Amino acid sequence: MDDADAPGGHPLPPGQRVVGSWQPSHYGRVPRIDPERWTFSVGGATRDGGHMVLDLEALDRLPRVEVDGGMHCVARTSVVGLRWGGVPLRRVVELMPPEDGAQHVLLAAVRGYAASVHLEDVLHPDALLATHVDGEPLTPEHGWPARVVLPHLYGFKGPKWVVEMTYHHQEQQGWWESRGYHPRARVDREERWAHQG
Ligand SMILES: Nc1nc2c(c(=O)[nH]1)N[C@H]1C(S)=C(S)[C@@H](COP(=O)(O)O)O[C@H]1N2
Ligand SMILES: [Mo]
Repeated sequence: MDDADAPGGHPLPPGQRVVGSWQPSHYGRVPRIDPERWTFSVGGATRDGGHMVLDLEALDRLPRVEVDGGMHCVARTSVVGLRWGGVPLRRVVELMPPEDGAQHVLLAAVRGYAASVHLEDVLHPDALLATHVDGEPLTPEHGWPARVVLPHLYGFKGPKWVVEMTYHHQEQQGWWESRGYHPRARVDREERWAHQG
C-alpha cells in the first residue's frame, strides 16, 4: 500500500486513517503526578554499571529540540501535524550509555505500563523525552510531565507518564508486546502484530 497524504500534506503511514480531534488513548485513569517528586531514571545494563536520575529541573537544563510527528495508534487511527518539544533521547543515552551488546530498552511508566523498544529506535533523531506539544506543556491526559515520543513507531511504544528507561541484553516484554503486538512496530512497515515476523 502506498503512503497517502493526510490533510495539510502530512504523510500518512499505510493502513492508517486520520482523526480530526486528538483524543487521549490509554488504559485506566490519568495518574496524578507530583512534579516535585517526579523523576526519570536510566539504568539496567549501563556501561559503567551505575544509574542516573533526572528530576524536572535537571531535565530542563538539557538541550531541547522540536520535532514534527504524528501519533499513529496501532489500532489504525492517526493524529497528524503535532509538534513535539523535549529532550532528544539520544542525549539522555549519551549521559548514561548502555553496555556493549545491550540493544534492548524497556521504557516504563507509572502503574506498570511499559514498552519494549530497540536501542536503535531510541537513538533515532526524532525520539524524544517530550514535555511539550505545539508549544504548550503536555496535558495530564497526554502524559504530563513527560512522555516518550517515537514518531516513526506506533503510539504504544511511547509511554505517557514515563519514569524509567532500562537497558537489556534480551528483548523485554512490555504491556502490548506481551499481548501479541510487534516488538519493533515501525509504522512505515505496518509492523502491528508479532506473528507477522
Ligand atoms: N502510560 C501509558 N502510556 C501509553 C498508553 C497507556 O495506556 N499508558 N497507551 C499508548 C498508546 S496505545 C497510544 S496510541 C498512545 C496514545 O497517546 P495519546 O493519548 O497522547 O494520543 O499512548 C501510549 N502510551
Ligand atoms: Mo494505541
